[in-house]
Amino acid sequence: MEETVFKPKERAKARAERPKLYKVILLNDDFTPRDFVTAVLMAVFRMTDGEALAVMMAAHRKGAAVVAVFTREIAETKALAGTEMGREHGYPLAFTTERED
Ligand code: TYC
Repeated sequence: MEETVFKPKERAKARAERPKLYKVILLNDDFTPRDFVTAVLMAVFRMTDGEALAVMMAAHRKGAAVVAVFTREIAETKALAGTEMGREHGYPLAFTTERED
């Protein structure tokens, strides 16, 4: 009887690569109201009001703050969603993404 023999791939990877991670960064500006920034953080990043307030105030004081870390597509989608929420209301609110080292 025929027997099927499964050979291992010659250059099988030892293990799955871990995906590269990207920070979403909130940038301060002089125009977007604090309450609006906090509301966007809660809506887009599912933060509590306390978490959102802390990140908003960190950006306000230091110029920028890391919001969270995601895989690339999620980071870019959320950064765009937050930036667009600001623009829809006439605010210059901006999120950027940056590769984690
Ligand atoms: N600096 C803004 C103000 O005083 C509030 C603000 C905080 C805007 C954080 C953007 O990322 C930001 N109204």
